Amino acid sequence: VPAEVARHHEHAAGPGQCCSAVVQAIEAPVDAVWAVVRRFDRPQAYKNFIRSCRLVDGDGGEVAVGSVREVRVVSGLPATSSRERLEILDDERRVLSFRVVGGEHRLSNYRSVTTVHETAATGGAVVVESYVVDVPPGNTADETRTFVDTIVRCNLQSLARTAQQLALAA
Ligand code: A8S
Repeated sequence: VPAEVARHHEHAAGPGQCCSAVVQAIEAPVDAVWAVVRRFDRPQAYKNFIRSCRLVDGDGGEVAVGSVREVRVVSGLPATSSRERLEILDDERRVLSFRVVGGEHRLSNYRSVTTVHETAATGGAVVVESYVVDVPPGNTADETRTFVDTIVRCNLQSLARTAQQLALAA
């Protein structure tokens, strides 16, 4: 992994914050994986906890750094909605990052970085997703990491299925 890409995963967790990362191997071409990940306007394409998504006051629906999306979350979670700002969209290095800027949930100041890498040997891909977040009042850092790791792992497993289907259909 190039150093300038790895650096994106070095989060400075301040006091009262925690960070972690999840890695997922995917048996699909890196371009198929990135095609799904890069759609900041369509996270529900693979994130099963997201019921709907709309871009907030985007001029013409054009996605760019600074775009804000409002996602609605499926029921059964300690959350109803989240407002998220696109921080990095690098098609060359395959890096996407967003930051939580509002919503009704317990993950204040959540920021994640997702990078997609080619595995030379098998022609597949590896996805690395790291995050930093405030530890909510009444929870420990361990509890927070367990909760968020579970969501991210589900998302990346679903991403693997989605990208594999996309690659088979192509
Ligand atoms: C992502 C990652 C996460 C999303 C979390 C961790 C969230 O959408 C869900 C439940 C919550 O309690 C917080 O890449 C929040 O989407 C599913 C609403 C932010």
